Amino acid sequence: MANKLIEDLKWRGLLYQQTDAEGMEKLLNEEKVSLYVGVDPTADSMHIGHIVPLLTLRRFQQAGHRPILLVGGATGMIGDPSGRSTERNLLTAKQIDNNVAGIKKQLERIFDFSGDQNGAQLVNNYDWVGKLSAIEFLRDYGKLININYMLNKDTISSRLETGLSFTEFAYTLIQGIDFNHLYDHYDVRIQVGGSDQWGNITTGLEVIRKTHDEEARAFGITIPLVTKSDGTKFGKTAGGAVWLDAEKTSPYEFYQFWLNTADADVVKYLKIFTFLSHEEIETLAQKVETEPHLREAQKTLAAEMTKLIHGEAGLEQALRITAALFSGDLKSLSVDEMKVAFSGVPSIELPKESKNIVDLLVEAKISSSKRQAREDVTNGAISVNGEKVKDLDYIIDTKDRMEDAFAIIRRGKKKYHMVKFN
Ligand code: 383
Repeated sequence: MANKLIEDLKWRGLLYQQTDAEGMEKLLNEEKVSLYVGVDPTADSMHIGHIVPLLTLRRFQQAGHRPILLVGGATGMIGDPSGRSTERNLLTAKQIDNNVAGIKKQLERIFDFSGDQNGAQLVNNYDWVGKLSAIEFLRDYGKLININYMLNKDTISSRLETGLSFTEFAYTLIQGIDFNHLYDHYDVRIQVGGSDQWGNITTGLEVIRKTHDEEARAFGITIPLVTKSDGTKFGKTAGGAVWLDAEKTSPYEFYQFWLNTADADVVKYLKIFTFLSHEEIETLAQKVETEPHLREAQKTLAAEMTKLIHGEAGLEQALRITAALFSGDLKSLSVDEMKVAFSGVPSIELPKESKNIVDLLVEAKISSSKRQAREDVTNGAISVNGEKVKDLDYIIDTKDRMEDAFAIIRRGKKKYHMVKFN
């Protein structure tokens, strides 16, 4: 019997590697299981690179299975060498505590923790790994794994030339101990991760096999790396990573990130990231073909993702800023929204004093000369905080300084500038 969940994961392109596809499908047909994903607290927020395995776990949850979310309070102290070409710097215990708290908060927003059979559960591997003594680690677990087995892992062999400390070398075994622990204490049968986690997931299966006598009762799956059709790296913008934390990446920027998806990628992303049905996605796919200029698929993707991570209120704010920037009607925005909306535009600092509009345009390098500035003003090309200014004698002063600190000047249809006064 084919499994509906597995069919859906395949349709969405979410399955990359699997340790025993048949065995796992059989298991899922027979029972509801617990499965886990781990996130290391390397920062106080996750970024969009983290969400594909998490959303995949949610798909399992919707099918009745129980997601266990592991925050790596212990592994974060060691540093995973997977997918990295250089050794990490160690974080302090304090940094890790702070990061654990930030990540937990985000996981709590993405998952349903409510009660009954398959409510999500959060665990921190510091709770068991932190108790392990060096002697136990080496006697109870180190003996299970042959050095040759470890050296054959890509994540380790690829670092032998450039350098790999014993600390990072041993990381995979700690993650293996986790899988074994969750297998024993939480009845976890499957570990999910990105393709960079294959080596660590299989170490866990090895530990489980060696400490239990029956074979392959646990499984591992990895999810392919999300790619972009133009060959550039997914999840990066000019400003760096796309974070889930609204303080680091505003809901507006987050929305814009998804809205800017290329036609060639948008259907693939709708499948990977959203919970829209096959029919809904197919309808949008059609629209990419027949009316790409309307960008309905992109708008839907952006709305779904922003709602998922920032809630209805975050989406509303993003839409309000997007519309205000499009129409030029800035008066509909709050001062905070203005700051968010214009965080990326060219800005210049000027002393906090009253100034004639023409002089300001020249000093702030918004118009190229005094003559040009006069022309701009009389032509109606200039607006200050969304209000057109056509008077050559207009004085920019306190009334124009939002929070007594900044003003938004627009020249022409779309060229925005921020003038910061100090
Ligand atoms: C730690 C202990 C476990 C199981 C997993 C871990 C974390 C794991 C890791 N994962 C990445 C991270 O935390 O480092 N060793 O940044 C990323 N993941 C997920 C996914 C991904 C991986 O959190 O591919 C992207 O997000 O697996 O890079 O017992």
